[in-house]
Amino acid sequence: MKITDITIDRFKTTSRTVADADGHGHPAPEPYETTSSVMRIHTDEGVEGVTVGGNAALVESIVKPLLIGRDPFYREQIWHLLNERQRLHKGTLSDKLICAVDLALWDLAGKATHQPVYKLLGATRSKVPAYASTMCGDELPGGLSTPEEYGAFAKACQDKGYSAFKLHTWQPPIEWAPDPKMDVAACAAVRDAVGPDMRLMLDPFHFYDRQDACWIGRELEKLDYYWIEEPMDEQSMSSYKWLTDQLLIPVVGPETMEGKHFTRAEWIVQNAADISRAGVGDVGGLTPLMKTIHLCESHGVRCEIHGGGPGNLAALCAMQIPGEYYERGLLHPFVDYETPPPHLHSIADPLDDEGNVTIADTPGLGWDFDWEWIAAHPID
Ligand code: XYH
Ligand code: MG
Repeated sequence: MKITDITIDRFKTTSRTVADADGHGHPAPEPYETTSSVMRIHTDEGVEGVTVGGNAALVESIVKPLLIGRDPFYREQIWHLLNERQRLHKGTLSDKLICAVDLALWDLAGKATHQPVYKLLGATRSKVPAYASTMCGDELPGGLSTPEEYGAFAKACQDKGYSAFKLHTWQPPIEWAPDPKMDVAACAAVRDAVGPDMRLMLDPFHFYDRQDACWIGRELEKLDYYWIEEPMDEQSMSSYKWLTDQLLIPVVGPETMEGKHFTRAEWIVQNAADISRAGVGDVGGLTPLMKTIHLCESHGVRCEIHGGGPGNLAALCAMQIPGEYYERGLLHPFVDYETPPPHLHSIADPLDDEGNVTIADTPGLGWDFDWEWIAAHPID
């Protein structure tokens, strides 16, 4: 089998979330028109691999010259070629683009073998406990604008079946944010609202100094929180080593640090965090995410997967010891997460009554694209 082409279909769709100046998602006043894209890797045997994402100009200039004519089952070789090509193309060949190519190749392998990807990886389970992961705090009355509103939303998520809940609290560009005391007040209100048994986590402002991060961590210990995530700039691994030494509550990271599984390896050998963290978008795809997971497993370190979607869910269903939760979100009282956008027939992570997400058993990654919608709403 040979790769014959890689195409990017850009199309109109709608979204219910809008990004603030720092890039954090918040509820849009109402669904609005936006654009998205699908990458398709074509082969001479008619099998295609597809996933969301991809930039047509970069695919034409960098990716296609590398992949056309290659066997799509040579994922490990292709991933290393892209990783090496990235060294002098950091401004264009991003980890997110490498991720899209890798996910499309895994989807193609599943379609060609008539197997879901999690079974190609070596399945360990077909459903995963999910935690409700909130959007960042806001100033929307009835949204996530007060500690009490966080508490009410946590209770609503508990009533839906979630066994765990993670707060993303208030961030700039909100003028009064960040505020450690408000972060802790929101965490206390959530604990009060859901009782002692629900697993609770905090993912606050990501640039606190050591003293603020440590104070927040110690307050979370009093509230029996399950982990604290990314409270400081992850570019300072020594700060995380210091914080991890100070706190009893597990420190989780790195989430957004560049360097793929290589960075996660350094954080583990330096004991810079108690629990590792990675998602397909952070490390350049499912191929390096599985390397990260196996690395964690060999060090007895849990690995909490960053973000949702079919690629992360496939990894969670092919890992056992280190991965505990599927991050479902980002959620908000004003956003209907359960209804798929118009370009999907169904969402990839339906929640059952016990708070688990069940993976699709269809060949490939399990994207359920509405190809008629995509064809009917093209963007040149
Ligand atoms: O909005 O800052 C944020 C969060 O960092 C979010 O983007 C990210 O998905 C996350 O941290 N998940 O845990
Ligand atoms: Mg996070």
